[in-house]
Amino acid sequence: MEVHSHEHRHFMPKRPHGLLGLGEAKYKEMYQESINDPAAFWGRIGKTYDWFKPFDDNKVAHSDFHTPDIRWFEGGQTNISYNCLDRHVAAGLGDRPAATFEGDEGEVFPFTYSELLARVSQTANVLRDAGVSKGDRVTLCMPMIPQLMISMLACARIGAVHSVVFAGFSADAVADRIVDAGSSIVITATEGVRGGKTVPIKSIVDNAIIVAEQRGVNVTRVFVTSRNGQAGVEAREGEEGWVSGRDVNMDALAAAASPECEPVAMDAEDPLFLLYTSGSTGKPKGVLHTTAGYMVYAGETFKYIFDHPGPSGAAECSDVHFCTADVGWITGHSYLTYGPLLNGAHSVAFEGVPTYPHPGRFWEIIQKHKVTTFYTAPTALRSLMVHGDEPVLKHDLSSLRVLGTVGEPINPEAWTWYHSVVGKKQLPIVDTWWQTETGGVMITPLPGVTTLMPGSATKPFFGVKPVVLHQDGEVAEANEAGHLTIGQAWPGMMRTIFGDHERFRETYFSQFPGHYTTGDGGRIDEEGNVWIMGRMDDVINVSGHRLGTAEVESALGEHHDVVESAVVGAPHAIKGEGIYCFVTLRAGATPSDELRAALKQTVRKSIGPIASPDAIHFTQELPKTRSGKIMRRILRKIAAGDEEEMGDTSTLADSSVVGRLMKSRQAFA
Ligand code: 6R9
Repeated sequence: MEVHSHEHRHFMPKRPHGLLGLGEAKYKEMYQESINDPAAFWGRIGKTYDWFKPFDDNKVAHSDFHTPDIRWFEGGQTNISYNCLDRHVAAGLGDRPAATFEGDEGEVFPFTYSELLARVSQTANVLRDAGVSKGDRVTLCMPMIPQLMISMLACARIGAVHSVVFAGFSADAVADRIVDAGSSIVITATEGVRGGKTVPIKSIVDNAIIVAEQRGVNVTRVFVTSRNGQAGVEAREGEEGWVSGRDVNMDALAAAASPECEPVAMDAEDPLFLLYTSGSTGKPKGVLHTTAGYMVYAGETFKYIFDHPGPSGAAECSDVHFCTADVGWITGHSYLTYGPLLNGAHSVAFEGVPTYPHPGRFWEIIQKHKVTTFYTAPTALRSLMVHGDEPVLKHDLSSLRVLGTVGEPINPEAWTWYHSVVGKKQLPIVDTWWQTETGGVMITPLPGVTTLMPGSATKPFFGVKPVVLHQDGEVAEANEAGHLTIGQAWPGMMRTIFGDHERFRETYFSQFPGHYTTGDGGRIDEEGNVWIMGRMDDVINVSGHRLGTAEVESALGEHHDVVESAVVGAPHAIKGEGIYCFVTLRAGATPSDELRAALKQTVRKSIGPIASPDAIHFTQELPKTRSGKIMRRILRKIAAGDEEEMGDTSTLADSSVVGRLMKSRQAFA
């Protein structure tokens, strides 16, 4: 595979917007300023957004990685929904397309900026009339339908903090998030439809609410929308599961509400949203993002990385952005919703799955909506590659200008396929590295500017200072692998873990004082390209979704036959990493395929189908040190079938267990 660093690649997107006609020298100059004088750099950019009250020029950036205490654009008041909608309507972009939702069966639901503003305002009025106010946490558990984006923006409009929970989670997982957020308001939909299959979202939410109540958090109001307003089952009083007094029909209320709603003036550091993500230990953490810094960072990263001219050039811009992510993940927040809308761009969202009704569905959508910038995950590409080139070649992809990936490292095979078959060897691929915590993209090529290095996310975005550190805190030399950290604050970074600032400090700022620890390994080459080398902690990346191995272990432990388990990630052809579980059973329990199926079911029930184990390896012994610590490094080697480089096993209490486990290794199904 020709993916080495001597092979320089430089592709200009078709019809560049001039923004990026900047060239590498200009990028370097801007980058230097953004690092040397972040306040000047971001202060200037911040002023291109609309404010109800301008921020204080002396308080653009406050960064303290020790407390930690991070603040941006202090003194300013703004509202992100105003910047996404009203601002563009006022500038004459009201009739421009804002968002187009494509349903599972190909139904199309288009919204112009004026229409979206009216719908958001109606929904915001319904929430406000129900007593939802600034600072309240509202849980959104919905399929990929317009009302999801509308509800997020409606929350932002009235200052409520949205917490979007992926609709594929189990009732228990939804309950965890409702409880942690102390959220008494939920917005949901009757059902979701993906790949021709109906997901009973309302009933998952109903069960989640029962569990939440047992844990002391009462949900007092559930706004129920039908799947698409027009299509799907309608939310009705008297239906199974309908709780009178608690459940209300959002569609009816919104239709009757005024399409005008005054946005709340939010302080720059007022919370905007919570998004739960997995860490290496404990329950998922509520990553908190605040108003102004997130807004500016999401907006600017979108503009530069997808080569959009921004609001002032939006009227003449024919770009159509298709991000395949679900809004339940950070990518759907920043690059399906906020980033594109902040720029006056046209965002396409898709309800279904890439292989339904045929494996050319993404390409069909690109052809149908004349998509110009396409953003997806390596796992999706791998799952489509197995169907060959034909489904791609059958469609007209000539509208495409920029291709992007996110979520996990892109392997050379997938990169090459994406570049040659989808991009006809002509388009730049932006391999974007970032995290839920970072709010927006951190390391990425800029199309037309950066020389592409397949396998490398290449260069830091403006304001981002990547630093690779050795375990002892020493800065690594060029090409030396170590912990990827970020050396200074950027506007889009998370501000805390909801309700647990100490966990925030401990997780991200304690290992290397003065640095934000990403949890990823990486190296930086002589030319400053960053090469991401995967997680250094017990987080695994399954089809681009983050999972803590501890979460899966705790789910397995819920089964009465399980005494102990150890979960590791192992290479998986499509998912990137698969979930490999070593399970020790109680005396008297017998290993069987039925028990394997039951354990898988336990995990699905506890977390959701995305956490379903790929292999369950029953064993009465695990490789432990004399002090009783399970050596995960060794389990990872066993799971991968990697007998060669077992490394040092001398600290094991009994090293013969390694050979026995290797013999009984389970292959992924
Ligand atoms: C946006 C998102 C974050 C973790 C991150 C890293 C992995 C994301 C990547 C990548 C290599 C890329 N990751 N993008 N690894 N190359 N381009 O995915 O957020 O769900 O929080 O996951 O995903 O390990 O630490 P999130």
